[in-house]
Amino acid sequence: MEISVQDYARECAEQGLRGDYLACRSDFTVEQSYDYDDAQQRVWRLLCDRQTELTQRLAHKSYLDGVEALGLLERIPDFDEVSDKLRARTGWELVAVPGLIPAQPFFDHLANRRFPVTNWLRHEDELDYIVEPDMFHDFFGHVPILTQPQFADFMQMYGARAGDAIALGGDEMITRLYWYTSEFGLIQEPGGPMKAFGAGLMSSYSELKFAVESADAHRVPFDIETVMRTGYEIDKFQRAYFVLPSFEALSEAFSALDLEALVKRWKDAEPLDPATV
Ligand code: HBI
Ligand code: FE
Repeated sequence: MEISVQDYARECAEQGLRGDYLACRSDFTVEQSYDYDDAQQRVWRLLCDRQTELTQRLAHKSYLDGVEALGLLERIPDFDEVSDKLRARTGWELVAVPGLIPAQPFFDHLANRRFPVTNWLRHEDELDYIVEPDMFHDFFGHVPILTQPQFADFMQMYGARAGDAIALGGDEMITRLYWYTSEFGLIQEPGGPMKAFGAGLMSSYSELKFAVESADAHRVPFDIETVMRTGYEIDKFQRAYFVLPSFEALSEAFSALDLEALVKRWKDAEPLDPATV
């Protein structure tokens, strides 16, 4: 049985999470309530201007096309306006959430092509790193790439099948797949340059540079079984970045995957060390 909004809100308050979870509907969504003041608009512009300098050079073209298609970043986006443009391209839309929500409703939103975007923004003194995903990470990081058709299909399939993996005890394995693609994924098309598309990279000044340009970054050709067996840390630069040859390769690998057999085989095994995969 899924956790109730009230219980989850209490847990989040105890953990000191920032969002107003008591305002949630039963699917953990809230109104965006577009009431951001000038200071918040300035923080948004600061974050976007600085990050855009890097993404112009280091982000994959389909991410940049997405930014172009969904409208400029001068103002904090109105989620409904962006949803209209996004829906027309890949059938995705945005829903506002107060922050991290339980895995099951999160996956259910993805399965229905709804991407949850946090409705609050970090403060000016948190520009470089923030523990909880805020609107900048969720929107600037995750949304533009949802205009890329094959990645959009992968994210929907991921949401639709993640519940099965969890039911088989594969919650860590299915989370790794999201982590090493949607959060920290790289892509290098045949004969093309190395580029980034993962939201954790799109929304981090220092790690985006490191992942794409540093000789010290450990870049590994994408293999879905290896990805789902490789552990990760959340509070430092990744010790492995997996590189896709194309977005089709990701959606094809996932739809061809015998998820049940893979989870049964490896769910209790020691995770692979990302530094040595
Ligand atoms: N909730 N709002 C939000 N955003 C996320 O990215 C998110 C989440 N809840 C669960 C979750 N991610 C993780 O389980 C992912 O690894 C799937
Ligand atoms: Fe994220």
